Amino acid sequence: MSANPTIDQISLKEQFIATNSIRHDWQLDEVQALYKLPFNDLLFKSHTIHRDNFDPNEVQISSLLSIKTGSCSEDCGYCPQSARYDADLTPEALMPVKEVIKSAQLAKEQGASRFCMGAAWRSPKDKDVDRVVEMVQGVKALGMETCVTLGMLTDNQTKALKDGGLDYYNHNLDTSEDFYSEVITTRTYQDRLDTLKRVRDSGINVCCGGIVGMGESDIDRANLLIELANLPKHPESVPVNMLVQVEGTPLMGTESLDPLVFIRTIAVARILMPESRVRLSAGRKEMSDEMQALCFFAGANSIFYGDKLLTTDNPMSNHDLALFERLGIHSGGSSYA
Ligand code: SAM
Ligand code: DTB
Ligand code: SF4
Repeated sequence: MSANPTIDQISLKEQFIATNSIRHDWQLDEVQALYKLPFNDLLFKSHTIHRDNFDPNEVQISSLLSIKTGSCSEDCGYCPQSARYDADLTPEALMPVKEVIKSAQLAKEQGASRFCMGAAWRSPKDKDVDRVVEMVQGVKALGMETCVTLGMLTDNQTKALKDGGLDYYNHNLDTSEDFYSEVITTRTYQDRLDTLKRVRDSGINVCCGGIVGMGESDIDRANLLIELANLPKHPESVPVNMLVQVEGTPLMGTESLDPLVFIRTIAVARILMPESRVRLSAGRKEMSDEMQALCFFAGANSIFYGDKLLTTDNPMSNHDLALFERLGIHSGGSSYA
């Protein structure tokens, strides 16, 4: 074989460099064309962009804690924490600050660089936000990055979180605008966009992604990624969740998504948002090690680490550490690009 690149290889490389730019004007036909590329071409493209922007062998790890569990007034069809469904779950009030900090300390000792605190609220009360600010300050004092997800926020609450030193706010669009009302009826897509704008304008980093495997179409998946990429600024962190099917929730029994389509979704997210951390999020427990390895190749470079997500199981920490070892992956890179 000749050592010189062929014309085809040169034009492919040029094409990749040309697409490695930050854009906010993605169109459906372009994104559908990416999804439909031969798998190897898509992964080569996304991995090339990944390598241009990140250390390809480095994955950032965050740990999650549910600081207020269940009894939520919303009707999100995937969620075991909604009060409307009959999932096997014990509701718990907002945790004491000290307990949260103890849990963050443990996550730090196990190697997490960011601690994400989730609450099952439609929107918090101001006094709840005051307590969460104390949690943020305590976790930051341990030298960890902080992320919270509390539902919809007012301007004052957003400001209080920013002033309290919060690093990231997680608020997912979850799916396309068209499919949204099939899954959630108690709030609108615009409600989500409004909170995201407040968070962005306040200077807090944005963590925003979605869930696939909820019975949405190829177009819905493409439109979700377009919504995220066409925001005025790309979210610094983009969680891609595979639906965790929980007994008692309306989405239990949904036909599972082809794992290769999930990997394609990671690859397209990487191409559309070259500098964002793409997080391989919920659903890893149901994924093989080989599937996760392909997700890391396709451009995922962040995970939730620890034996539990919010209420459902995550792979055991020692399994993840062994997988990292087998793949030559190291953890780190806590900050955005
Ligand atoms: N209540 C707040 C909200 O909805 O924004 C914060 C907590 S909520 C549990 C955080 C995110 O978890 C949701 O936006 C959704 O994307 C994800 N999630 C919840 N249940 C899930 C499931 N069964 N499978 C995958 N992701 C899920
Ligand atoms: C995100 O996108 N996924 C995480 C985090 N952000 C808060 C939550 C996943 C929850 C999975 C279901 C559960 O454990 O309750
Ligand atoms: Fe409530 Fe959030 Fe679950 Fe929806 S996803 S039911 S808002 S906790």
